[in-house]
Amino acid sequence: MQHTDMLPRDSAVRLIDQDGQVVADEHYAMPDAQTLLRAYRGLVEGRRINDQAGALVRQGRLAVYPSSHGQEACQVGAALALGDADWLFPTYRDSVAVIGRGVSPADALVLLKGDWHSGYDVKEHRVAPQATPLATQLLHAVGFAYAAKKRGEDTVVLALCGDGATSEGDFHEAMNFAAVFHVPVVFLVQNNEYAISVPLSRQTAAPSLAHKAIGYGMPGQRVDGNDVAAVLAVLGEAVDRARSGGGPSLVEAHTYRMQAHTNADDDTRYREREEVRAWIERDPLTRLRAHLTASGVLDESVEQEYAAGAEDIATAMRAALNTDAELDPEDLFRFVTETRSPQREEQWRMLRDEIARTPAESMGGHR
Ligand SMILES: Cc1ncc(C[n+]2csc(CCOP(=O)(O)OP(=O)(O)O)c2C)c(N)n1
Ligand SMILES: [Mg+2]
Repeated sequence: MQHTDMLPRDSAVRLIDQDGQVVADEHYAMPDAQTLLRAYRGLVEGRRINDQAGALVRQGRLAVYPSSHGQEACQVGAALALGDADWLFPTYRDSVAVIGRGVSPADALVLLKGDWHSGYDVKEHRVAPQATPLATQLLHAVGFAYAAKKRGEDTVVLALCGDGATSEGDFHEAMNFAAVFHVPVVFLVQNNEYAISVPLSRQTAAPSLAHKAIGYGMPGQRVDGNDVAAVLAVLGEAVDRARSGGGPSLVEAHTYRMQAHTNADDDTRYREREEVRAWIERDPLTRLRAHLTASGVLDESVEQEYAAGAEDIATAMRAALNTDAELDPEDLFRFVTETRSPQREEQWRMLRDEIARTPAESMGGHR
């Protein structure tokens, strides 16, 4: 590959504009109508999942929820860009992408409820646990993809991270290793303009995050992260490249976190409401709805069917999370390590004694 081909475009790739109009592109093709409809359904369900999870936090049923409200085009694009045998390495904000890969919402949210380490079977769904320490999953993803390559498998790995995570040393190490060893991995950076309160301008002086790719020797591309058609086209090309032995790519999707970082954050302290309102105008859902309605693919009955499906998911989430888990405090000692030091055994005995001394009614039904 010519080194100039590694540089991203001057502006983000876009196939559908904010009014739903098609933007002609000489390189990236518009996904077919069926794919766009599937993506639209994913956006409708993703929005409902985000907002239901937010409500469950307010009801005390989830400990915390980092919402991807506004970033659903990236979430759905990531889930749909992969083949069945491929792997996704997500972050805490990527619950909708995890669910898009087939994990049930109830299982995906167990971690954020605080019940258990990861509520889904990573091998069954080929989705790594959602990582909270920034950028650590990128190294796991690269190592995993390197192993797949060594075994002669044609697995592609899609690794997600945020704009802030690109400042971590792990990001650099993952990018460098992936490029040097020509690993079948695609990095998708969701640039939502903030790392909690820190804006992108404090994160990098590069022309864009996608420009970092050439420094490692891999192609970079920037895409409008609120245009699911463009996200699918750009990720699709990068996935194909990885699968056919062309090595890694870096995709920067420019989007926006429309809500606070999590329920524990107050975003009015660091950004103007005017800025948030401007991004609400660029909602990924309304854009695709306008496009599909104008092209006659989406009508009222399909719209109602998708809304009803999303409502069923929300109902199932409420049912699952409104049920109290039966937890045994001793599981901490049973499952965290296979063997235990004498000190750990002593701590376990202390816990057991404490439980024995605690009146049954204050154990919340766990004894
Ligand atoms: C190694 C590490 N340092 C700091 C944190 C605390 N932290 C959690 S989220 C976050 C901001 C990350 O921003 P970004 O990568 O842009 O992702 P976003 O939350 O915007 O999706 C920080 C600093 C962490 N989780 N891990
Ligand atoms: Mg961010």
